Amino acid sequence: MASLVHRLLPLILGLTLAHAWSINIFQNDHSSGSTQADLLDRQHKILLMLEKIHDKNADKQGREIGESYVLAENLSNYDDQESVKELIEMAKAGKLLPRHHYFSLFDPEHRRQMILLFKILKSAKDWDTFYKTASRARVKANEGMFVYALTMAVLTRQDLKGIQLPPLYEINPHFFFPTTTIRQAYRAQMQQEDATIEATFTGTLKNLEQRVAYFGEDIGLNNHHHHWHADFPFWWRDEWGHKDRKGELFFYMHHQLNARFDAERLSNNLPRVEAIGWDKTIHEGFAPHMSYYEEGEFPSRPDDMHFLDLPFMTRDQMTRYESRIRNAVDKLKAYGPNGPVSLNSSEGIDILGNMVEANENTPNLAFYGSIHNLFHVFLARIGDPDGRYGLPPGVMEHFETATRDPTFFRLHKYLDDIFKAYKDNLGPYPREEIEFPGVTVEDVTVESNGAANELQTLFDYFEVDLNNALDHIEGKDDREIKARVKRLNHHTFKYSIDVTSDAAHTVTVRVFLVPKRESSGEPLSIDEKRWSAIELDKFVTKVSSGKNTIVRKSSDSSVTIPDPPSFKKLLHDTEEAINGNGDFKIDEDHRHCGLPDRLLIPKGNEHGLDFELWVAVTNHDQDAVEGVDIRDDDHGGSMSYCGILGQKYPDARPMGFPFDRKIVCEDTFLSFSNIHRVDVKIRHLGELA
Ligand SMILES: [Cu+2]
Repeated sequence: MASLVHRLLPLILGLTLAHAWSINIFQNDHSSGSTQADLLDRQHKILLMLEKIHDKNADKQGREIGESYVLAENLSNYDDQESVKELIEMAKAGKLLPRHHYFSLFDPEHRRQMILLFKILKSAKDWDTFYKTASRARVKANEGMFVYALTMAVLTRQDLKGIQLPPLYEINPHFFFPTTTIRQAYRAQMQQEDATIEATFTGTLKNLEQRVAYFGEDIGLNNHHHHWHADFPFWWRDEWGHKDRKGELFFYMHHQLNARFDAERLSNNLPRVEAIGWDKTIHEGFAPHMSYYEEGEFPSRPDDMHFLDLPFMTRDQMTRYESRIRNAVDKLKAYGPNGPVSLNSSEGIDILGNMVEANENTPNLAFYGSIHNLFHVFLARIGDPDGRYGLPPGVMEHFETATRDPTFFRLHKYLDDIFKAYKDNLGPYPREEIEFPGVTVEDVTVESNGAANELQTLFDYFEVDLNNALDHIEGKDDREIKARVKRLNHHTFKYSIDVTSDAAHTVTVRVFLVPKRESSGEPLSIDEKRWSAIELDKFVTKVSSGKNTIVRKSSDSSVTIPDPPSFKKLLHDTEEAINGNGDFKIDEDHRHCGLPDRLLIPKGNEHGLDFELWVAVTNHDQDAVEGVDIRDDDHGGSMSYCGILGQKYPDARPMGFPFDRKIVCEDTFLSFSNIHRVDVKIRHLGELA
């Protein structure tokens, strides 16, 4: 009942938070009904544009189009002619970011230019115009800006739905591999030798944080973080299609990343991450050992630094923003430009997420600032805040490099504490929101590699092609030059969930992995446990009256995506398909966003680290979202962190339900028949050579 009041409160108060914008981000495009052959051709051309981005376009056709195409002569082929004219003027005035300079989404001028390019690519009236425009940008635009704007266009144009982007670690290896690896790759190329280079994690064992570098520096994790922010960009405006529950997803995806990181720390006898603060010393230094293509090394940060004012933002102002946000959390009410905005509603967490990030949907940018985005910049520029040494920004200024720095998780712990305070302020769920009368979870077992209630992890090795980092040498062939990286992985596992029901129901099954103890061995309270819960899966299924056994594989998790195919394989499969061979197809549900399947569970330890598996089964009648067709749980599979592109988020419950609200007593909570807990261990098997 109470939550019904929450939902109705905005209406009762005469406020409406409903937006007039369509949620269809694919709107306003002119080409639809593309054939598979059209799509394969587009896939092929886009891949060719993304090869060796620092070098000139090796694809002769694309390069010639790019060199000869004149935007000014084709104005009528764009919906947004004003943006085209503006770009032409900027190019004439020599104001565009030059090629080879770093591109930062957090730099307002870089971002403004990128949005202009994106709007032009998005508003090209047909594929032909799009291709010519992109080819032109490939020749003229800054390559970082080009890749980002092209990515955004691929993710939001109707006529490119389903086109796969290769993993960013093979488009721009400089942002994923240490300088030493890139240098060795260059040497191999100069000597015209094939090479497989062992890429190690940066740093030494003297630094305790090094124990978890395999997680923060994981190429798939960084690729995921990049793609999440590409699906939910902070600069995105509702006029291009409203992104449903974007602020709440901002909270939840980062909250889950923190829970995952803390579980890795626990697996390595490290305490949980401590929140960063304006007045706290940043004890952890960080040396990225990576280089930009042109500007040299990413700057390092020594131990025990303090925050310094930036020319455009002071620490004092940031603390004022923070205290205003905390005030809104305490009062469950924010100040919008036209009066109060209630946070005491089911949309409250979404509004708070928008405010904290801040994205374009924030209720009041002037009053609440943009603490997340600016915090990234404060950390990225800490060694040269006013730019007197001309240093490029640190890893914190790029989504695809940020998780390498341990302060990424400290920053997100700080933000998470604000979200937790808000959720705690809402109080516990009323009984009727949690219970599912007539449905009982009798037992849960999990099986991995023949072991019962034991999950098993290992490190495996993976090869990444480095050729796109290397400029082409005229008259010479590219060699096979690869990096070999160590990655966390696990044996797939399978849940069997025994459920009895007094009637046939469609149900949502929610599965969480919860640590039992601190790294010190101290048992966790239910409050600490629920905030440490890692969502492993959430899926919809049917139960019939009587006994049921629900079986589900870990690889089907709605949190994760499988390894993306390599750039070379994608190109090869596309070319084969164009020639009528192989079974590669453009799948319009393809998703780039999602935690890598390999990282679903933490490493554990060789003795078997204790965790609990919690399963909650809820009534899908209460979870279903009008207008969302779950279609056999597909949509590329990674709905939990990433939603469904162009549709509403497919679960009506708050993200993290039922662990997102206070639990007064663990035993009472477990007495709900639809909730069940079992003990599991995670055993680490070491390296798979
Ligand atoms: Cu992020």
